[in-house]
Amino acid sequence: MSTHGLQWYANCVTPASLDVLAHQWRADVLRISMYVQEGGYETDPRRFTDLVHHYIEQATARGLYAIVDWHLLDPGDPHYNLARARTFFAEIAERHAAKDNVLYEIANEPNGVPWSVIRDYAEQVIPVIRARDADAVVLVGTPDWSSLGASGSGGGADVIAADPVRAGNVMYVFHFYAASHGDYYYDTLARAADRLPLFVTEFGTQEYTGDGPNDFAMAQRYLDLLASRKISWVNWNFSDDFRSGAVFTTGTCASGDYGDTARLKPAGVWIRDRISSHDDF
Ligand code: IDC
Repeated sequence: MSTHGLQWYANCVTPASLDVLAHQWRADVLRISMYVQEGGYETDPRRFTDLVHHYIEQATARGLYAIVDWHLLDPGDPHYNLARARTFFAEIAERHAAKDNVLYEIANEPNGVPWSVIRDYAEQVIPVIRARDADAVVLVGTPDWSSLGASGSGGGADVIAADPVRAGNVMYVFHFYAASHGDYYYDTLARAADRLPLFVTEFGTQEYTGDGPNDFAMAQRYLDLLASRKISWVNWNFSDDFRSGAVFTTGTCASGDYGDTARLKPAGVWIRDRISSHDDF
């Protein structure tokens, strides 16, 4: 599961909620979604960096992978936050280099820029990580809100495959929202899976707003495709935000009743079921 933005919903990511996630839901990955703007990292780098350190330790203590998500959205050009990203990832990689469960997601959803600009950014951030953590997986966002170009014209898998990030242990990111992103996105993903190492670090069963009706049938088609291609996925989001994509109903985090399944929204029931029934590797 992915957290919601830590600036808003850190109260939903507690020792108690993580126990439920790891032991009752049997999740194996926590995406730590740290927004850069919208009241996030840029407002208090020290506080947000410390929060991420804390959540990496909390995930690690429960046997979870930790994806450190540099959650940029607007501005969509990752260079806007390049200096901040280098500072942040240097400290994160330095502290957690010895762990083997930490993945670095260096740009959530780049937008408004072509692939060449994202690739250039990646090649400036990855050396900062590699200097400290030689082999951890780095996840690179793709054009048009990590849609592999499907939401625009920034270039898809063909463009990326022809001009890949010049670094090892890199995977490319795809995001989808099942009620908005139908066959065209599905086919984009299916074709890209033949050419690139992919990781779905965010998906929702509802619309791209993270709200609105769920399309569980389409979401299941996606998960079946991902399973058949051995592509990992993370769901948005582990909070009690009012929108339909938050797994908990409003007030759950204040109550602390994370283990009460009556507190789950439909999307929460559905995703908990998918996570807890997965095969152990
Ligand atoms: C949404 C949140 C919402 C917030 C908004 C603005 O659900 O509360 O106001 O971001 O930041 C994404 C983004 C993710 C979005 C999510 C749902 O990575 O930040 O969260 N989404 O809209 N990409 C596609 C959908």
